[in-house]
Amino acid sequence: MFTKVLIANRGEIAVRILRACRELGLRTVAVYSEVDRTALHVRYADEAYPLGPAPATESYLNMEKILAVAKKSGAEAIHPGYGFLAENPDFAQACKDEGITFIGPSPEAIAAMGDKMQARARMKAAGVPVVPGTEATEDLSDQELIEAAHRIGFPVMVKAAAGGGGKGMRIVRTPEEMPSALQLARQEAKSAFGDERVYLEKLIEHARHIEVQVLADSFGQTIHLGERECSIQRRHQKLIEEAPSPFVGDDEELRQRLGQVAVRAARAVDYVNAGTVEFLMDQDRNFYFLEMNTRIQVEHPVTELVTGVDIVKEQIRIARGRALRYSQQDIRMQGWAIEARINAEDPYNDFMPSIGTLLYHSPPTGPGVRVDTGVFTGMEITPYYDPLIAKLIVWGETRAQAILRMRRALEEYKILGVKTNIPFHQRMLAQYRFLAGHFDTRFVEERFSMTDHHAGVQETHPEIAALLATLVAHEAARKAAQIIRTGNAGRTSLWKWYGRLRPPF
Ligand code: MV4
Repeated sequence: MFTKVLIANRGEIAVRILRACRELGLRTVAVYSEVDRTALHVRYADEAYPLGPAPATESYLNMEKILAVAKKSGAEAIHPGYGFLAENPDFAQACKDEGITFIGPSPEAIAAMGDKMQARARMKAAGVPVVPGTEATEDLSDQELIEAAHRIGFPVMVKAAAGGGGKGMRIVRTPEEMPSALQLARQEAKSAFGDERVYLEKLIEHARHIEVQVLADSFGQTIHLGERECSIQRRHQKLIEEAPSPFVGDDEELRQRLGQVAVRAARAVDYVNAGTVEFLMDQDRNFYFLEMNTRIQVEHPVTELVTGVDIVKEQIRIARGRALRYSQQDIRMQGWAIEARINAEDPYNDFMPSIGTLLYHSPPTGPGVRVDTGVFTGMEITPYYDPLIAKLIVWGETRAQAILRMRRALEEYKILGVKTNIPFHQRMLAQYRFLAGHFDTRFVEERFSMTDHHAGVQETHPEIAALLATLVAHEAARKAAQIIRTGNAGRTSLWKWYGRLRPPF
């Protein structure tokens, strides 16, 4: 059994994993690229080793360098976090070959879920509902795909077998568009993944993205920790996540069905460790398997806050060969959690990345507030990695309470030096559609704007918000009315704020 863990990642998730290791009494090894020499994850670890230049291919994506550090430092296990090598079956296999424990699922499970055509076939065979579409696992000719499209019925979606997260995806509404759509999708898939296989699914319109957290130990016990709502996203980047889903609401029967299907999906590939099963849910609450993420996810904290389960600690315990400490009956969702991803990007300028020195970083604290971050005042925000500065996660007894708390926390949050998407979150938390839980995956792109007040985009109108929130959340009218009271929200300019600071800050 291992006692020393290498964290093959950076930023907030590296810090999160380090904290779990510390609580479990494990020794830790950090790795870092040249621009991360002074990063928080380097400071928090017992030991830290350089990997090389900033580009990920020369640092956090370089398997040989990371395995060499593991050997040199005596780390017997590697936690990959998310992104980078987390869902690379070759890396999981390489760890195994070197006698190092990969804190995650088997290379076979990663590979099975990574190939979306294979995943669909395995899910269907296991009785997991999949979106109607092509069934083959081998390459289909354009002619076969065109015939299949007619059988499925337009509109259809062309998806890359090696895809996921929206890459190489195309909507096709008429038969005439098929040949060019297939060609473009294949080209995109080939250059992005080196695999030009594509498949078809019927297009599910006005879908919501709902995912289920699962945990499985190596003794065959698999449980779920309920669902997360992830429909508030832009260009396949999630911006706000919550648990539970307002669309599932108090439909316990639907929640249990989602959970049971997710467990079935995990069992179908002999899944061990933490994973997430993604579903599309249509307007009639039919749900379909979309893909399985075989890693810890960015949004795992919302599930932690409503279930009380430390998912990262469970991952490590499972990898150490321990049995799950919970059975399904032990898991209850209590209250409501919301996460806002705080990114270094300019919401007023098409969410352009914003780089530079973080002159001041003062995150909110207080009751029900959790901030997972890897940054600090004085740190440089570089263009080399993702723009995530921090995850602001709040818990409340009800959705309304969680929203009010999030608004309070966003007001408290002071960041100087780089632009952030905090104004986006403040605006979203004042939209009556968001308050009412009436949104799908197209909401940000089609019905939300940082500038105009065009059709469908409205700041909270007190009576409408109160009415909708009351109807939808079945809250008392008093609580619903509370939610729209804005007070002095975000009115203090950052310039004024900056002027009040005294050096040294
Ligand atoms: C879909 C879909 C509608 N119908 N498949 C986007 C990312 C990839 N994981 C799958 N995606 C979608 N697949 C069918 N048959 C709509 C999406 C989709 C989406 C899914 C989840 C979260 C956000 C999304 C935004 C746009 C489209």
